[in-house]
Amino acid sequence: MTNAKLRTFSGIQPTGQLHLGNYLGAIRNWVQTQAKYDNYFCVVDLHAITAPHDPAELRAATRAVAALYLACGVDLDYATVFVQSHVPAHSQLAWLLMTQTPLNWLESMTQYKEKSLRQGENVGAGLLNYPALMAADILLYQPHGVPVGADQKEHIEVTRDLARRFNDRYGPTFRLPEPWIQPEGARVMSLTDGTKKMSKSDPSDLSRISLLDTPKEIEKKIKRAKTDPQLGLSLDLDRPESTNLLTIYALLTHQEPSQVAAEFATSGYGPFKARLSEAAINFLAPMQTRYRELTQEVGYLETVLKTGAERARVVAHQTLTIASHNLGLLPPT
Ligand code: AQP
Repeated sequence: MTNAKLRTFSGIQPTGQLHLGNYLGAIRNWVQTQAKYDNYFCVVDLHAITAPHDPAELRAATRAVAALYLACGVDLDYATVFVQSHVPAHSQLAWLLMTQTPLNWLESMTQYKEKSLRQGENVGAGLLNYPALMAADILLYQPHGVPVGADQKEHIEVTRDLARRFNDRYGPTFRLPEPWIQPEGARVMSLTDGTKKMSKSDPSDLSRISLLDTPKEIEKKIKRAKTDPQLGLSLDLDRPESTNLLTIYALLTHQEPSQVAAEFATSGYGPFKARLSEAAINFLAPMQTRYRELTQEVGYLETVLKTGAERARVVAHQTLTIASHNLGLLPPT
């Protein structure tokens, strides 16, 4: 370790436009605590190619996700921002870990089961092996914590299991990281179905508010958001849409969900949705302005990502060297 701060690692796939779930479940938490930690934030493009994709769109999305990290407030004084494929140690350690991973661990992962169903026949081996690559991403940086949304808990658990198994067999190699999941915003739900998480890959664009949506798009999506027939909103397990919309409003306006629930306890969905649209538009506007500014500055993002990859490579290489040695691979001369 080069300094006394605890270390964090996290990443997001460039599989589409980032949405409020990605922001509230992950990036917001990175930004809130970044000054306390030595942070590594990665755009995980090697994960994005485990699903059918368009190469040009992937390149554009990779740049957009990196730019959004910065626009959302990730500060380069505290964080190393880089693209996963620019640090070859990710693929290299993934192979080493794959050789140590029982097949049934991979087959039982919820994400594999759900996404392989969606992909139908000819599911790629990359989708199955995704957890070994994700474990490599994390373990390379020897982080203490991995700030993520609730859906990633299972992946962090497998990462810990793999690290423990490797350490037991080959000697101390990896730190076992903790999932850092903030209860608020950990699972933002779809606007069209309050029982499903908001997701980049949901075929319906109406299901999510993307961070770069225009005010008109935000208004339209919130107007069309699913509701229930009851008058007045409440936080209630039996009312997933009401709970989700109230929680989003509370997080965007920096209030307690219970306070917001009390305010709208007798309100109809119409007036509430108007307030939610206004809150979302106002919340996203400064971030969208920063995004436009920094993507218009020629060469800025390239420099950030080049510097980030250089720094990440140094740390990643150290861990890869130890893991290779402990496994018995002959070092290059
Ligand atoms: N709905 C959500 N609520 C809270 N947090 C969420 N995250 C994702 N969706 C929500 C968190 O965002 C980070 C990045 O996720 P990812 O893109 O790597 O993969 P994902 O979790 O599978 O996100 P998506 O949007 O659903 O992507 P696709 O559709 O491509 O699979 C993670 O910290 C995640 O917890």
